[in-house]
Amino acid sequence: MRKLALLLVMMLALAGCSASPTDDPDAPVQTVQVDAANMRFTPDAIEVPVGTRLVIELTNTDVSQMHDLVFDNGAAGEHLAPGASETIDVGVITEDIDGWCSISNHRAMGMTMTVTAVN
Ligand SMILES: [Cu+2]
Repeated sequence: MRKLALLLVMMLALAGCSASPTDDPDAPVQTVQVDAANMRFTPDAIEVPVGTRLVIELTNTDVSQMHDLVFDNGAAGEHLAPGASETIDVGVITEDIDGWCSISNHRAMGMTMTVTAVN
């Protein structure tokens, strides 16, 4: 009985996997280096082929401002002190998503990013 339950859980997990390609560990990876400074991300627009995992290497090159980078698909980095870097796994891109700095009013001041899914 217990084995059957385990099998069921595994089948559900497999089914869930194919239903949500954003978790595909075998997807090709596109790594992009992004700078955060002066209330903007550089680059602030990234094109990613559908089905490719986007990994962002974010560096805060500002002198005194803290920044971060979050996305509307739920991916998010930590707050970065000036001079610090981090790697953000944005996941496998299947549609356009928006990113922004969530600190204070930085988003309103222009710290936004657009990820465009291209075929
Ligand atoms: Cu910021």
